[in-house]
Amino acid sequence: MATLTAADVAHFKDEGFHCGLRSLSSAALLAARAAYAALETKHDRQFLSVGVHNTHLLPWGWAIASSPPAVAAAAELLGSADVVCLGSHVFCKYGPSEEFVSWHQDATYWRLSHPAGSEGEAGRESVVVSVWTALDDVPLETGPVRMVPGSHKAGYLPHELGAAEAQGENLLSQRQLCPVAPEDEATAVSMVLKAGEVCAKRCGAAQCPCDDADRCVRAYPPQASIHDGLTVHGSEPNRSQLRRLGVTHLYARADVVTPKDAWPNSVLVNGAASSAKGALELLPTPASA
Ligand SMILES: O=C(O)CCC(=O)C(=O)O
Repeated sequence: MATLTAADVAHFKDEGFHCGLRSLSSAALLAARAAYAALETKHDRQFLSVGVHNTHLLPWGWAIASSPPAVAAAAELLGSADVVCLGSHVFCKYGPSEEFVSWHQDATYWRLSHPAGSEGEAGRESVVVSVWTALDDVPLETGPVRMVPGSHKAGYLPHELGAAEAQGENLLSQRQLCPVAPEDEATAVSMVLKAGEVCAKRCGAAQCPCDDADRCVRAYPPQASIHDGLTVHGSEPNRSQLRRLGVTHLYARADVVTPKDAWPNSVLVNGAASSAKGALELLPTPASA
């Protein structure tokens, strides 16, 4: 599968994100959707919206975490062949609802830093990137992730914890908020994504050679967006009738500096583990689907 072009990388360095990475095989998408459907029979929506973590340790989630285009893109943007997946997190917004995600930076909230301590410097590589993979189509009305272009260049920005809600419910557990000026907010770009054109007989028999609505996926790979750990991002409520399901994976250089024991579920996805003192302890590679 194709990964980032030189123009994509230049855009990422300049704006702090890339939208439309073709990240996953259709089979992996179907397996993930089936696994999530099984979770939906056991848990309530409040848990499902933000309580499903570390799916990269499960066979269906490992297929997403280790997907070659996502890993190749992460390695390129991190400037290191040695890449770990620190964690994964499902974000599901059932519409219509007022749930939203406040503006924040991942690297600041998770206290992740570069071994050389050069965050926010012009031209420096990312210390961490997040790949958000669409498991449902994410049209504008479902409240896609929004990025503030160029915000990664400012380095670590102050966050308020437990910010008061203007309205609705903040899906971030600590309600962390990085204040964004209205003129910057007005430039935010929505990560509108497609989840691989699952047939479900919506495309019509003339275009779809397969009659099996449950298993047919047309040849359009699921899409993902990828953002720098310092890019300010968030999302607005899903006021549609649709479900907006996606899973985000946090990838870092193997020599990332983190608070001690903060990432007990880290797994190497490419290259070699760091042998530096205090380096992350890694779990063995999870079983594949
Ligand atoms: O899914 C969302 O709305 C927010 C996702 C997010 O904050 C992230 O992937 O880092």
